[in-house]
Amino acid sequence: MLHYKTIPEDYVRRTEQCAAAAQAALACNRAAHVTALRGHKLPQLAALSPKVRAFVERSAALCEPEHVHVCDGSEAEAAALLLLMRQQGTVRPLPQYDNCWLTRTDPADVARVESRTFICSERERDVVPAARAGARSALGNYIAPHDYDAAVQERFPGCMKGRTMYVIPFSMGPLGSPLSKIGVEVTDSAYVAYSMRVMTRIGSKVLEQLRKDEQFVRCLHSVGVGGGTAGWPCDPARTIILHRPADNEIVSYGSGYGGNSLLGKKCFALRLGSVIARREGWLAEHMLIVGITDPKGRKRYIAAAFPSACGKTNLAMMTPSLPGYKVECVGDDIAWMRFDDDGVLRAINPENGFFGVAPGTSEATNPIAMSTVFRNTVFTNVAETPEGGVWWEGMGPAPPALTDWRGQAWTPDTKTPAAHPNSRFCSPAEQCPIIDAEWESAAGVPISAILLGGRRPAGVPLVVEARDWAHGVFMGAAMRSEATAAAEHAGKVVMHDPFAMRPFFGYNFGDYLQHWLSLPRPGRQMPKIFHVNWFRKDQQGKFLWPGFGENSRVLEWVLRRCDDEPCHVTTPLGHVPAPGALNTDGLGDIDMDELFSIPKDFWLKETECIEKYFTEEVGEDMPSEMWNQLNTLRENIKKA
Ligand code: GTP
Ligand code: SPV
Ligand code: MN
Repeated sequence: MLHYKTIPEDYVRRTEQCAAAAQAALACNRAAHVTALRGHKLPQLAALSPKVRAFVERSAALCEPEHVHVCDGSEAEAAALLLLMRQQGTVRPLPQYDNCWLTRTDPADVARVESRTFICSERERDVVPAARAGARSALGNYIAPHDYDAAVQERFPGCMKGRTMYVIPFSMGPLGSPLSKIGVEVTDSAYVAYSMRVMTRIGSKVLEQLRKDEQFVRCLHSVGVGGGTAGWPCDPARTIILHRPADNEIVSYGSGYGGNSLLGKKCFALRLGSVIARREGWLAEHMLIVGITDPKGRKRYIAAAFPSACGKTNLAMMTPSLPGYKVECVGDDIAWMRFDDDGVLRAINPENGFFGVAPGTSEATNPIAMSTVFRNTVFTNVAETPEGGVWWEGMGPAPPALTDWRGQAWTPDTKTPAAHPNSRFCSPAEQCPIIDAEWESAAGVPISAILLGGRRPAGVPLVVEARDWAHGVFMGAAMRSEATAAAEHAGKVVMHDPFAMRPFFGYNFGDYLQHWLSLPRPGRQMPKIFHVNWFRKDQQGKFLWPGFGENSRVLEWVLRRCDDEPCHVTTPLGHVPAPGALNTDGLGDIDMDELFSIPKDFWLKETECIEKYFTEEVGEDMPSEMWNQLNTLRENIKKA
């Protein structure tokens, strides 16, 4: 297995060469790029287009960094950032692999912080549905403009003293695609600068594009002052993540972790993205995109929305167990989708890398991820082996001795996990062995079906097809899932998570549903919508369905339904596979009756729960069509 591989012989030589190159690059960057802002302006700043330069200078005046470094995206720059991070104690090399690095964060900065994430607008109702006006909402944390300004003023003045401010011009989506958008992030974190180069397309090419078209999203980030460790400064007590869609602005303070600090991802591509998408008539969604070729050689693409840590990366990289099927990956987290002139829904992955959940990833569950992540990867909060490799729960047998994610000695008898449950790998998408040939297509790939799903231990069948588009939108609105470690939630409580977007809506959820409902038009080919649940459990708490590669069996049925094959029966919830239509050959003992059962009491309670949620969280902003759908569901269940 990979993590027990011996250390490559030439590793030491290569690290030495690399360190020498980095040292040279760093020295040259100090002279050329790393500019004392006070004093005369050096070429890199002068080369910025006027609006970018104004943003950089305003940010520098506020944060008072010692240096400003405009990222050019070069290899030398990457080497310099790594060297700097080694010196600062932010990363350690993992000699067992090729150009892989380990970061241990402050234990108080390990996931997205939903309670400190806000959307600002003049009108609260732009952000929060009617029912929650003036109160705390589970569907949109509102902040008023004066509170937003105060929050910035309380945190940012002078926060980068003695630090370098990195300026990261980045493109979400292939540079130059009509579906792509540009941002500029300024940050005082070398870890963020390095990670952004993996997760987005950064550098001089983007600056060039900005000279042609000055539209960009302004992203201001600081890890903050006053807390954390030497290698991982942060300010957990004062962390805040702010969005002002009207001004195309994101401001984040206090956290260096994932979605809190890599501002192209959830902040831009989803929260601001959803606002822009609605305005321009498209969709910005928390969805993977995957291509599936059937044994006849026909290829279709599907998109799927599952909440954080509920299986998107795994489905996006699936190794199908069904013979003759091939799966190829376009994206594992975010989809930007738009109907083209022929009425086909086309999707791009705006990202350039994977920021994937490590625990549970193994040769058995996700061999494709295993062959993606052991090169050019930054691992965060996984455990380290004595040989300079990594380990996490679910990877395979635990080695006898490890250093855990906190940096402490760990043995299989230790009661706490070796890797943090939200530990992650950050790897370039292009090195995924099944990356789709069209993954950087400017036009996007055509979407035939949309899957929705979550972790539902009880009551929810393996797969259900929506009767039509509006029913599918209702399925999305009614989605619930067990909480995971991707944010600060404690325990495994089943939470509402409509469209897997609850933490990521940039505007009023009622308006979001209305936007989805408004999409069907004459001439448009609407994808079929399905709800899936890989996570149903039996009385003993064991998963009823093997999941992972076996999910290809469900995809096969989905594609047959996309061809309008009559391989379904209708239930109160929607269409499910007709008896025998789901291929279970060779699966052994699977309790199909239990997997597809629709317990009446459970579903009556579920409808009550949905009604309460719609009433208390959305109220009069709920489109009437959603109430009709809920009534239909209730009637169907009562009749059953
Ligand atoms: P984010 O990056 O947080 O958005 O997560 P994600 O939706 O990409 O989730 P991911 O694919 O990383 O899966 C999260 C966890 O769920 C991992 O521990 C997986 O091993 C596990 N998982 C994924 N697919 C399945 C499945 O089909 N069955 C079971 N039982 N577990 C799964
Ligand atoms: C998620 O939480 O859905 C993630 C990880 O994909 S993060 O980038 O931290 O948002
Ligand atoms: Mn995600």
